[in-house]
Amino acid sequence: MKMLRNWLKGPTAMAALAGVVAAAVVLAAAELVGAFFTARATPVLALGSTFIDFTPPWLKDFAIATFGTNDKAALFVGMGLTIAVLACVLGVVAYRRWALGVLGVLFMGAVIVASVVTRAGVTPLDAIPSVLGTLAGLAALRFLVAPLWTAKAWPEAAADVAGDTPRPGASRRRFFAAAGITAAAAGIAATGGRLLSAARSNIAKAREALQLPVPARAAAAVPAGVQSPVPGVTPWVTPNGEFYRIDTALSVPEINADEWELRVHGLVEEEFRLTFQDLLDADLIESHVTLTCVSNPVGGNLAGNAKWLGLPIREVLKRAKPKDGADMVLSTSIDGFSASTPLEVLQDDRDAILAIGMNGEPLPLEHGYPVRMVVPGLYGFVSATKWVVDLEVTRFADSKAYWTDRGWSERGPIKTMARVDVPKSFAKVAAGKVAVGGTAWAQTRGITKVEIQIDNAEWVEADLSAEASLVTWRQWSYEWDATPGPHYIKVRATDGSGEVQTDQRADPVPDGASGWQSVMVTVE
Ligand SMILES: Nc1nc2c(c(=O)[nH]1)N[C@H]1C(S)=C(S)[C@@H](COP(=O)(O)O)O[C@H]1N2
Ligand SMILES: [Mo]
Repeated sequence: MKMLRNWLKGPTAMAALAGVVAAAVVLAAAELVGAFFTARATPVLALGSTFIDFTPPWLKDFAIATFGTNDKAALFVGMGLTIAVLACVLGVVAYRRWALGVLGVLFMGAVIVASVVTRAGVTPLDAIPSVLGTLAGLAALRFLVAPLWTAKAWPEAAADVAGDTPRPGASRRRFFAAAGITAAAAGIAATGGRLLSAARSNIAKAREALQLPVPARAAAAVPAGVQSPVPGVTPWVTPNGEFYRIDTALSVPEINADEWELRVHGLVEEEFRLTFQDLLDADLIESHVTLTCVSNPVGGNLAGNAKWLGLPIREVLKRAKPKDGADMVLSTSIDGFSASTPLEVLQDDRDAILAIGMNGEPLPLEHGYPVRMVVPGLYGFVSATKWVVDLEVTRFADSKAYWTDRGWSERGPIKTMARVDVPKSFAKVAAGKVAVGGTAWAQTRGITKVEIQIDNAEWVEADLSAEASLVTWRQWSYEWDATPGPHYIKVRATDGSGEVQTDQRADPVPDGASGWQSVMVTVE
């Protein structure tokens, strides 16, 4: 205990702290300078994105299952801790052997630069913030560590050992003052960088000013009664602000719609580029489609239903004229994500679109502004490319998409799934009539039946809400006569092909979770 206390008062602990402060200076200085460069090129975002790209499927799966749409916050916390530990070590090394410390810092700087310049859509010039940040961090480290070398005596430690009265630690106080000032400067630089880059970005304003065109084909009227009568069931149309968000983008790509272009190329007779104005001028269609994430666990909420406005991709393909042998379209986003979508799915009558509107508004920035893909019936990871800038007509045999390279399937039709929204798992309810409700989906096949099983009783049919289309989810409700005690409510759906949802449990990897949801409730 005493030894630990002495160590904490000694120069080694201070050198470790100096390392952490210097690391903060690296990141903060780069953030400030980075306001004038591509946002994705700041060390924090580039390191985080690189980490995501190297995330093995089980870890991605774990992160989404554990943190859901907070997975990015969790990543930043983990990254912060890792950097802090490395910085402690480097601080101590620099104190013991300065030259070795310098080498270590330069090595870390090189790692940061490598992670920055390998991001998609980033130029070598975007390394400048990281280089300057590393140099600033090195200067801060020198500034904090050098006085530790000369303050050899460290009276407190010596005094404790000798059993003397400790003398005031003048050098310690001086160190903490210097470290505090440096850390505060880093905080100001980081905040300033943030504010500056927000001020320099006017994408959000341009989005707000954008007037969406009137669709050539309006969305089919939504029949009355699509909403389950049970209070608390998810809204049939998911408001944009509540729509789940899943992507690998740590900073939302900022694309100027006036500069946006979609390159259409590959195994086609005609290669061309589409501008945003081309989309505005085209015959757009609007329709409700339920998107679902392959990472959605049984009973999970990584699904949302919106009214999308966009250009049918089959029109784009008609103009491009795919060559014989092509069977896939690889869509790529500005930040390097890609999805492999079967060519025929984009050509059939399911209305896969290049979407520019979501629930009557331009796409929100985090949902792909200015243009994303929406493909009914396929999980998002193989179809719903946001910030899309490139369509390559190719073959499954020739190209691999982002997640396919990371252990996920190359194709991803959505599995039939029913979900209980009310009552919640582990809810306590009063005996008597209990309203049970939820939603179910089997995009492109539709839902024809939802059944409920209480404990081990017979399966009974729930009441289906109105069906809007085969590509949207369908809600249901059931009135349960609940008796006191613990009970399990199970749910399963039957889709339009007559197939009953399988009870075979499967993890999300590689092509989507399956199994029946079972909700435990206590009736009092
Ligand atoms: N550019 C880009 N597009 C992307 C992704 C991504 O990581 N990057 N993720 C996909 C996945 S896995 C899903 S489930 C959907 C989610 O779309 P949403 O965030 O609008 O709900 O976007 C898809 N499009
Ligand atoms: Mo997803």
